[in-house]
Amino acid sequence: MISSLASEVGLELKAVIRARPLEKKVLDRLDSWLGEGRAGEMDWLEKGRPVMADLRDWKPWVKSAALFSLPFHRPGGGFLGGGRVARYALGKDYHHVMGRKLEKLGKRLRAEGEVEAFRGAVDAAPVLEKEWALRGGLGFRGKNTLLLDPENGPWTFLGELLVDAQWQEWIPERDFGKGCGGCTKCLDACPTGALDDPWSLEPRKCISYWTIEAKGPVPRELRESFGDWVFGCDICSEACPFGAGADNFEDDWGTLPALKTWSLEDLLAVSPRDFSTAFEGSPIRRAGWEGMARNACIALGNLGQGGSTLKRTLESHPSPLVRGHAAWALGRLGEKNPLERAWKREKDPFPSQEIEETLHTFSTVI
Ligand code: B12
Repeated sequence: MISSLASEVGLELKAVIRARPLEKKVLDRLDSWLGEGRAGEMDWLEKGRPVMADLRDWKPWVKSAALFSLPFHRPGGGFLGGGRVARYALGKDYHHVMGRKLEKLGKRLRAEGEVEAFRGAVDAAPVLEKEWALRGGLGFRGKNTLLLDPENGPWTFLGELLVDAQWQEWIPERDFGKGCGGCTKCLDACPTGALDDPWSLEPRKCISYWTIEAKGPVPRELRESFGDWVFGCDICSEACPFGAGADNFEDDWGTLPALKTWSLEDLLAVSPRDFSTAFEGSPIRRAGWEGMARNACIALGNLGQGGSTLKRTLESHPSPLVRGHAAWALGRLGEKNPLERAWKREKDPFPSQEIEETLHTFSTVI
């Protein structure tokens, strides 16, 4: 019944499990991760922690969970002329797509009298989704910390339908061979050292964290290693041999029109309102207008492009955060004069400090 209703809404049921509390060893790892401050600005992880251990502390009626995943592998892409965007964000927002499917499924199950209460969860819920997916046998834990599926590798989104019915568990047998075995390709590929240890990510060094979640200045020592990633990062996924044979799901997710027509320089020139309109229904909106402009400066600096746009940005962008990153980028382009001019004019502490530090790199080179 669940399986056929799920396929009617475009989902393939992967497993059904009981909503048991998480194991102590998992929670201990989570707590030490949080204790080390790895959540950075993601304070919602800390806030959700009290109910993650046992979802009944969040939704007391939860008895079972139906588990789903959606594949999203596709060719890489991004802004015109450079500025890579993680593949998951090139098209429609999976939170909406999967969230709507789960909502529809819950309603259908309720209409059939199978459940009374339900809650769809995709990413933004206090559910440690990879742990739930592991329990349901959807894949195995990769060294890059992602759930690896034998067909799609790391290229799947996870989602759950939590219900108040006591369903029989259904966990299909799947063979994951030796899992990652001796492979360390993802660890070796990470350019920032965020994956120095297997099965353990340091978000405060992760390009994905800085370009999506963090609102403040990107540490200077990390910027160069970002290359031209402007939203998210796929390096540890691209390196994973399990994803190499994944099919192309581009047609399912489409491509955001702005990514077909905009360059990084357009992104720097756009108003907050036009940004909001252009990225409506896209995960990219999460980084915000200011965050994306900051990221665009770093990428342009690394690409060695956009000198005149960066100069204009340094002179007149309303955000001190963005002006500061434009200063850094102009330094990468070897543009000393605009920095000296801006140094005399700039009043805000952050860009002033960035200009000063960047000018200092010129004097040390000379
Ligand atoms: C916070 C978050 C982030 C953060 C931190 C990522 C992280 N690894 O923690 C940032 C912003 C960096 C991020 C980036 C990405 N994310 Co994210 N993210 C999440 C979120 C919301 C929570 C993840 C989490 O639980 N972090 C907490 C830490 C502690 O988890 P952990 O590192 O896995 O640690 C556990 C392990 O250490 C485990 N463990 C490890 N080894 C061992 C060994 C033993 C013996 C035991 C018992 C336990 C154990 O115990 C810990 C506790 O669970 C989930 C959605 C969700 N609600 O779950 C999506 C999610 C994990 N992200 C997802 C995606 C797609 C990404 C990106 C690929 C996006 C991109 N292209 O930029 C990158 C990948 C980066 C990476 N390598 O992880 C998908 C992953 C799908 C999949 N197939 O796994 C998820 C599931 C969202 C979704 N619904 O699809 N993400």
